[in-house]
Amino acid sequence: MARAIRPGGPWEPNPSLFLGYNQSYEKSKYVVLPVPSDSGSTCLPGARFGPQELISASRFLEPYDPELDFSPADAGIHTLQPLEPVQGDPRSTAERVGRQVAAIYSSNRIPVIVGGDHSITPGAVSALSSELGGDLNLVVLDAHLDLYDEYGGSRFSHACAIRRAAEASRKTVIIGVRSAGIEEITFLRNSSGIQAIWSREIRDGGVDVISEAMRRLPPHPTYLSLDLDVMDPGAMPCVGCPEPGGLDWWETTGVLEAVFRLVDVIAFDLTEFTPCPGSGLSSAYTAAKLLYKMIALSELS
Ligand SMILES: [Mn+2]
Repeated sequence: MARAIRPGGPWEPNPSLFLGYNQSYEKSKYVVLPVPSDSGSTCLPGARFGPQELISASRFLEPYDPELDFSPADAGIHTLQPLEPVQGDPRSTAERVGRQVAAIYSSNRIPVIVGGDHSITPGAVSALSSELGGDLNLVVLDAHLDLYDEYGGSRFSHACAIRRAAEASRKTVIIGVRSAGIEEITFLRNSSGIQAIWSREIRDGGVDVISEAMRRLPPHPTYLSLDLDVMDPGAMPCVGCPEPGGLDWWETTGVLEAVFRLVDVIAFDLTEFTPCPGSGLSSAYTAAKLLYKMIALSELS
């Protein structure tokens, strides 16, 4: 692997490392785990190419965040080799993700998982929940509920991701929803542990709606999962299942700011980035910048 040093040294960005360079695992607080898997996707496939494109685009990011006036990279970010998915078997892939995430967490570092479709999330949530004796909350940003018990003949489809993940969490809040099946709504109405906050509520009530929900959560550590389709297709067209009526950049980062400020996020993921032709660098760069913003907000909290 080519040596890449930044800042203060020769700048030879490596497109397979977040920000183009690696800090040592020992000195890093954040560990990026790329998971190039889309065996659980149902609309447009291709999320397997997401991590590579996002990470490659991240080498163009400025390490300094002018909004927050610090360089989050100073906390140390280490990028692992991509996890090898079990092709056609999202359940086994998720379990593989879970083992790696538990190992990163056990070494007192913050796992940052880059998908891949959303079916990788339950593996991470259930592994961390086991580490914590079940005391884990789950906060999700997603256009969809992903609460199907079974979808397309599989219980491990990305449309079932939060149904499975919520089985391993104490409380679950799903933020930015604007598409749901009647079966999912029925399940949601009968679940005391799961709350949905609709995209329309954020449009009308602003970030206060999120702050209120975060304050009501029991004081357990939280896993944060971001499905990139929570953003409006105008701001982020390259996702597997685009859905109109989503959040713009400022709403998305505003929601994330409230979440990181009010709950203790111990691990997070960004899923469903699905590179699409014609978007040039803009979608990959936006996805990379959003992930870096999550690291920044985590570092500030
Ligand atoms: Mn979704």
